[in-house]
Amino acid sequence: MKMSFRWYGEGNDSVSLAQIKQIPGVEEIVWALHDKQPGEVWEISEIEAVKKQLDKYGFGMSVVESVNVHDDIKTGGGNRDKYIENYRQTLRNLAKFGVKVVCYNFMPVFDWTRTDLFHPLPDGSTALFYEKSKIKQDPSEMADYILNTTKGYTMPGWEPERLAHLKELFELYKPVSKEQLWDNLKYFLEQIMPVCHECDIKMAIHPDDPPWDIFGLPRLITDEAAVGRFLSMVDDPYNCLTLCSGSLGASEANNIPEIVKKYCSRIAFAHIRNVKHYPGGDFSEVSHRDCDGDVGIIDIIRAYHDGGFDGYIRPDHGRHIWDEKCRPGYGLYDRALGIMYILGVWDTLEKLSGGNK
Ligand code: DNO
Repeated sequence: MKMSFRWYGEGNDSVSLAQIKQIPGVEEIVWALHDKQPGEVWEISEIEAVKKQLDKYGFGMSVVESVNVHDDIKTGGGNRDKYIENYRQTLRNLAKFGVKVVCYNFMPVFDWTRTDLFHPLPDGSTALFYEKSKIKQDPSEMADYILNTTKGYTMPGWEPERLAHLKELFELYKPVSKEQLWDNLKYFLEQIMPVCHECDIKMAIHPDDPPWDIFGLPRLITDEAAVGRFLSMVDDPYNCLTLCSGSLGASEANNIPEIVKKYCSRIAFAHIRNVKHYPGGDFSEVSHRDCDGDVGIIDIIRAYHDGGFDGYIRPDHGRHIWDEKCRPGYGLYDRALGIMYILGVWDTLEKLSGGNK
C-alpha cells in the first residue's frame, strides 16, 4: 500500500506541499492539470512543470485524478475517436513521467453531487451532505449553488465553462440510455487498453457518486453487480477500479468490505471515506473513525490489508474543522487525521500479522 494525498496544484489549493510533507507516511501526490478541459492533450512541458514542484519534496506522481473524459466519448458523439486519440496521447505523455494509475469517471453531466457543502455536524465542524428530496428540483439550482459556494476554487467535474451550458448538456445525454452508456464505456476502454499495456498505466474508474440515477441521468458504477459487469466487460488487468468507499457506501445496500475482498486484485486506487446514512436516502460525510459512520472503515482497511493490496490509497473528503478555509472536502486537517487513522489501523494489522512493511 502506498499512501497518497490529493493536491490541486500551486495557486489552486489552500494546502501546500510543505504541509503535506509533514503528514507521516505520505509518499505520493495525487495530482492533475486542473485547467485542462476534457478532450485536450496534456503536454509534456505542462507535466514536467508539476514534476519539478513535486521533486522538491521527494513526492512521487504515480496517480493522476482525473484525466476527464470528453462528453462526446460518453455520449458516443461524432468526434469521439478524435478525443480518444487525444486521451491516448495524454497517456503516452504521462507514462514518460512514471504515472501508473489514471483515475477517471463516466458520470453523465455531473461528477459527485451534494446539496450542502457545509452541513453542520453536532461537534461544530461542517461536512458535505446529500438531501435526496432536493435532487428532485431543477438541476440548474443545484449547479448554481455549487458554483457560487465554491467560487475561487476550480472544482473538477464542476467546470463553470461546461455548466454554463447545462441545458445543452442535458439535451446531449437525453438519447443516451443506460445500456448505450455501458456500450460507450466499453468502446472507450477497448480503444485505449493497448496503449495502457504499452505505457504500463492502469485505468481506474471512479464509482458514481451518489451511486444511483440523479435528475433522470443514468449512472453505471453503483453496486457490486455493476462493478462485476464493468470488470468482466473489459477483462484486462489494466482495466481497474478506484474503489471509493464513500461513493458506493452512500447506498446502505452496498457492503464495501465485501466488494474490496472480491475485487482487491483489480483495485488500483483506494479512496477511504466514511459516510453516515439517514432515513430516506440522505447521507452526511463524517470523520474517518469507524464508529462515526456506517461504511465499516476498519473492515475495509482489513480487507485491503489481508488481500495484499499494493496499490495507492488516499483519505477522501474530510470535514472542515478548526475554522479551516479550504476547498469543500479537501482541507488539510481532517484528511491528515484520516491518514493517521488509516495508518493506525494498517500498522496494527501489520504488527498482528507479523509483517514488517
Ligand atoms: C470527489 C472525487 C471525484 C473524483 C472523480 C474521478 O471528490 O472523488 O470528483 O475525483 O469522480 O474522476
